[in-house]
Amino acid sequence: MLLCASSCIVVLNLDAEGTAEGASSEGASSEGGSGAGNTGAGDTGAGNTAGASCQGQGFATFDGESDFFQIDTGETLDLSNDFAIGARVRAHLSDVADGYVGVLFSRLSSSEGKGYSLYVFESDGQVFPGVSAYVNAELCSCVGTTPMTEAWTTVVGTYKRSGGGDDLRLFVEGTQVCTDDCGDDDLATFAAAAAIGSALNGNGYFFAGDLDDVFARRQDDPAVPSSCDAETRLLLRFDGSVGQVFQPDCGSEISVTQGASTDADTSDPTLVICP
Ligand SMILES: [Ca+2]
Ligand SMILES: [Ca+2]
Repeated sequence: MLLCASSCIVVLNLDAEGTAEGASSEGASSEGGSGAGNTGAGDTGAGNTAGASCQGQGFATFDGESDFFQIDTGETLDLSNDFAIGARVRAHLSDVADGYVGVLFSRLSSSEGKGYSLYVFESDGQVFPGVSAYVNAELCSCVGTTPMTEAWTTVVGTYKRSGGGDDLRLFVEGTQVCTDDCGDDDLATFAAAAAIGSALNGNGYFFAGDLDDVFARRQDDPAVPSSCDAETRLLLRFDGSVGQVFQPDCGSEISVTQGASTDADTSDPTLVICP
């Protein structure tokens, strides 16, 4: 297929379980969690604690099958006019299935027609980053055209109302790789609890890979926050051991839950703490 240019439409039904509309303009189907197909079993846990993997002291590993965090946000993540959502990402690329979509961060519901999401998706056997947001109930999307590697990569989506046709932007390693015209309007406020590593409520699109420095900011600055300020609503550094429910590094009103419940279970991501 032709790789998507900036005008490519990415159709993501990110709150649906099982019967996804697909990841790319080709409409490839996904079977949600079972479709991701990459267990990452050889690349998790203690095996990841050496060298460059540990620049950030610790990170979270997601198995592509069931792992996610729930983010109980209250109104803290109402990023209505001006935002940046991002993470350092190390995708697991082996055995990526057709139609794979791995959600990095989602507060998006296609049934509600609201919210925003950062993700990676398969196209023609390769994996690309993307960001989507609903504006006036229409999905606005921006995707990268350079495939992800298995190196740590900073992926950030930003939104800011603009009359110039570039409200939504995607940055990879600090470089703008895509813009999209969302019509110069505000995002609707949306009270759903966010998710990291899956669609809302753990409903499929499980990410296979590692995440660090996951953040959300009420400002369209693509830099990873170095400290907490009023605009930084969420930052997760994963640099120490945490319980089933824990506080992020930034975001005092937010609690994070490992997996589908507060019990230890197979939907808990693996926290890798470096020596
Ligand atoms: Ca870290
Ligand atoms: Ca759990």
